[in-house]
Amino acid sequence: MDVAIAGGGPAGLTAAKYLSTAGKKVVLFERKLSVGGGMWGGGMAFPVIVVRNDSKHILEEVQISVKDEGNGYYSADSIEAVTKLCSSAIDAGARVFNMISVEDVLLKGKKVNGFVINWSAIEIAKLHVDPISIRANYCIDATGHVAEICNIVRRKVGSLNTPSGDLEKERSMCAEMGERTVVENTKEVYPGLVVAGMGANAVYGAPRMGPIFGGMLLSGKRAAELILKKL
Ligand code: 48H
Repeated sequence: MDVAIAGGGPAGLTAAKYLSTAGKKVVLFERKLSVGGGMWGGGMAFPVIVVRNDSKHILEEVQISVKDEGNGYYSADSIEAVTKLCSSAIDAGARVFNMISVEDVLLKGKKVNGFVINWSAIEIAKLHVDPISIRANYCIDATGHVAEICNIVRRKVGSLNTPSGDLEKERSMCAEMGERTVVENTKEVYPGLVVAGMGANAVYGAPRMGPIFGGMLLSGKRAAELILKKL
């Protein structure tokens, strides 16, 4: 593959959409039955997400209706947002596999070179069944707060491209700052591996932001743009 993505939340789906639209061969693995991650839950389980004017174009590009709430804030239906974002990625050519967990990475020299995957059911049951691997020129960790793939790489190689070399840990809520830093922190955290979405703030030690989802969308888009420059 050109790009393999772990995690089908808003950041992973947005990255898949932009990379596939640019003609890249993209695969996304999602551990659960359904993609969408935390976006299904909107704000405190009201099926509504909030975005600012800097990211509303991402929703509009895939025909998600947005409502102007004033002061540069817009709301959208979270169910519509997940389903349309996912179908736009698939329409653009991305292959989405649900019920598959990324449990390890392939390392070639000092570069992440793909994922090691297994059925989530096998993983959850802790069955002793060997996984398979998939090679990709670039990989994205879009696994959310846990930044699972970055944790795995940190354990395997000892040091990431962060100030301390370690995961810096997510900070307490500050919506304003978290929305900005999640885009800035969307980086190649190790050669071949870009971290996007909530994981980017978890890895680089920045705040969470509550039910504002624009940063997740912008982060997914930025991950795609970073990778497109390299491929
Ligand atoms: C396959 C995996 C694996 C694995 C996890 O949590 P997500 O929605 O992540 P983001 O970063 O796209 O969006 C974050 C957002 O939902 C959020 O939590 C916000 C804005 N929080 C703010 C706050 O203050 O709390 O999606 C991640 C997806 C999930 O569907 C997981 O099941 C999946 O990744 N996943 N899939 N292999 N190893 N680990």
